[in-house]
Amino acid sequence: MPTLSPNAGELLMQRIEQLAAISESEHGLTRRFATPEHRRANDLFADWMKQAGMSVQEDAIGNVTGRYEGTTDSAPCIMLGSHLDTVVMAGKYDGMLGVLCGLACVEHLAASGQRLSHAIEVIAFADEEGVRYHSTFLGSRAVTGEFDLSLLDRLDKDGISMRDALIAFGKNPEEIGAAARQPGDIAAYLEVHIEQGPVLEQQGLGVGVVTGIAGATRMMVTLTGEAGHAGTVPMTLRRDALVGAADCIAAIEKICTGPVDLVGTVGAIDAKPGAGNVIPGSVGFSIDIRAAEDETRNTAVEAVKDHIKSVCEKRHLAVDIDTVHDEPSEACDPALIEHISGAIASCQPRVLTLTSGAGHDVMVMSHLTAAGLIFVRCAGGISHNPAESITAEDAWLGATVMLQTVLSLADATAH
Ligand code: HGY
Ligand code: MN
Ligand code: MN
Repeated sequence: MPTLSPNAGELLMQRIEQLAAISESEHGLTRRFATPEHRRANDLFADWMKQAGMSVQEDAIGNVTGRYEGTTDSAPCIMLGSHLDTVVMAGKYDGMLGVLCGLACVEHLAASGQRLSHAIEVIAFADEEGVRYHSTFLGSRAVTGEFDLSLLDRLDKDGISMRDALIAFGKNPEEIGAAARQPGDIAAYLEVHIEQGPVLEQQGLGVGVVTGIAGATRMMVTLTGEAGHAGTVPMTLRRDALVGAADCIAAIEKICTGPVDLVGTVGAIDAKPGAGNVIPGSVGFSIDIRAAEDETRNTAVEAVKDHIKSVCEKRHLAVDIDTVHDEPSEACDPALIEHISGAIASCQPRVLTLTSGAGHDVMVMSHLTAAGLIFVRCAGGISHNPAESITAEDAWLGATVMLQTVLSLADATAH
């Protein structure tokens, strides 16, 4: 089976460094949706795609897509991709590895003058992490026609609405609906992503094939008590929102520790007014609960909500729980798993199947077409952390497995 040229891994790593240098912060990598840094990253990636001989367009949510034509106009395309937005203080490979693997596959085809019956599209989704507006998969939901237009009114931490952010990004939010693709447009969606876990490394393998992705529920909780003087209000008369939140957070850990595959995280908290000599009058905090089985996750979500309400009753706090994301677990396409497994078998001694605790655009794209996910080993399984790292060899391996999967898929579904 054909492989990428030996230097393709190094080139991919150099490009990762160039993309990772585009950050909102001098301290580490942060690149949120519809920011000037997102604009620079999109434009750089668009340039690379144009140099590879692709036609490039950007839709109204800020996804940038390149297209490498096939020989049969009527054939649906094979779409490769991942995301260009990041979390705060991110690693360099989450998202970027996937878009660059897609580009590397097209560059290989272009360099060898190969045209498949299917066009190949490479998409860099605008927002997978959901950091700026607490709603993930904005880019892929626009492609599948599932974008919730009410999100345009959502405000970021600086009070900027998503609508205004998109207009400043050079977009017309009213055209988001036009980004939706029809079911027949795309034969399959394929993504390469770092595993963000330790299994491949423990097994001594560079790549694996994902069979399913855990569902996730994300909530934003606000507890409201009464601000007061830290020196004069007796402990028994306080309505301290931060102590209430602490009680809830400890319980979230307890509820989510035990059942297999269940995890619960409070990643962000904001106590107001935030002065050391003032009893916190209100606290906002995030909750992220995931499990491979939807029933496990939903049971934990209800137990957490019940506990929060009981804490608030006991402490005379008002409570608002806003569910900002609720995505069921998703199985990857069985036929694509076969194609990916065949590609992996030609590159490494063993094919390992894994499930993903992290969410991916594959979950949303599977609503529109067959979707598959190739995992690449990352050191220590570390991710969402500047220490995230992979080797050029494994980057090469991931992109080569993607290429071979594309070729085997194109063969199997040639028009
Ligand atoms: O949070 C996640 O699962 C992914 O990194 N968006
Ligand atoms: Mn990711
Ligand atoms: Mn991520």
